[in-house]
Amino acid sequence: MKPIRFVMIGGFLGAGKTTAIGRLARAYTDAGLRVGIVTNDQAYDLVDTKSLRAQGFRVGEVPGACFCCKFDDLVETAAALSADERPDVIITEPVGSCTDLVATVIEPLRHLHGDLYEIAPLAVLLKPEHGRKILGGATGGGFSPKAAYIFLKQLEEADVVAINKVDKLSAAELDELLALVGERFGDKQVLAFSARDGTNFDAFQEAVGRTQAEHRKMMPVDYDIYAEGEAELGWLNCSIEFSQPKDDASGGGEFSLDELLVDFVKRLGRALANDGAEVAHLKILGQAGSDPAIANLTSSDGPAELSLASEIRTDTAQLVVNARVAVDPEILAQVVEAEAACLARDYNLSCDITGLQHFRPGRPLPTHRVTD
Ligand SMILES: Nc1nc2c(ncn2[C@@H]2O[C@H](COP(=O)(O)OP(=O)(O)O)[C@@H](O)[C@H]2O)c(=O)[nH]1
Ligand SMILES: [Mg+2]
Repeated sequence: MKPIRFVMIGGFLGAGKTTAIGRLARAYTDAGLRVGIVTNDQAYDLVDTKSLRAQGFRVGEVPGACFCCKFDDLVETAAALSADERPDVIITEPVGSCTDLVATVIEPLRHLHGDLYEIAPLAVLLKPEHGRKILGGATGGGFSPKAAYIFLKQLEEADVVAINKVDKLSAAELDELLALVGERFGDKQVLAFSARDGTNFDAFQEAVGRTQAEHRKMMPVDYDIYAEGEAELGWLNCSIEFSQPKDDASGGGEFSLDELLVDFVKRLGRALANDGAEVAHLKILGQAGSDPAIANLTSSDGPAELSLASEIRTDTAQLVVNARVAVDPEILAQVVEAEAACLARDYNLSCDITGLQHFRPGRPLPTHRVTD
């Protein structure tokens, strides 16, 4: 039987992996291929899974830890996607703070299940918001050197470095990034594209459409720095319901779901910036029965963006908040709770937070790790 193509799209938190995967899955589906997707996170209740399912894709989820620590779950989830209808392609999105994926996921998959899967080159999306600072060696603001270590290791193990979000880069900014990438990773295929508007997407699709060469030397990784870098990130997932106050006849009435989400993301971004906390990725999905809306913030100095509009007016909405911020998770939880309460008060709504998980990711303990 023809092997299933296994495509993994890596890159830092907020680099545009889910956006690129949605576009790639659409391109494959339009070409008549059957596609399955596997998402992954350290926590439960994932915006990415809901977002990709809302686009009509079949999505399996590996929550609770990264693929490398949950290798068997990844294999089982991929197999479950094949249970009813065998996909031609499985696209996987690893956690954006994860690295060493070649040694802990791709090579073990090739060794143990090479008869089932044909492995695509590992494409890693370069996030321009943090890439210029980290590759340029800037100090101050942004992330600590240990978190920057993870960012650079992700690029080091890539077969293809794909600079994303070119639609928002000037020609000079793109040239600067290309030069910085060329200095460090001159031996790699480098391309620049936009997962959002499709600029040069053909080149990206062509690059991940090849077959990965049998793997080369494994990349050295200092697991102490990696673990400490990951643990600097506060992780928070929760659900929030905003609704009309039960005991108050003069409730807030209908509100625009899109505006509420953007307002919430802006307020969270401002509060975290006041605490000097760098946002890696803050995403909030809102739903009022049918189509969702999603708002994002991908750096402390970036704008809040509505990546998916619902154009819905409603008097009740369910939100899922996924926040990854370089701050103590206790502070992150306090900020989310306080800003949700303020938002509810300003819109004259009540708010109810459930399923709050907040933590620092634990040390990665890969199921397998191939060495030279
Ligand atoms: N301007 C622009 N924004 C993008 C692009 N790709 C993704 N984004 C935005 O970046 C944010 C994070 O994207 P997402 O796909 O969730 O990133 P992930 O964390 O790597 O999966 C969202 O607001 C996206 O709309 C792009 O090509 N251009
Ligand atoms: Mg994602």
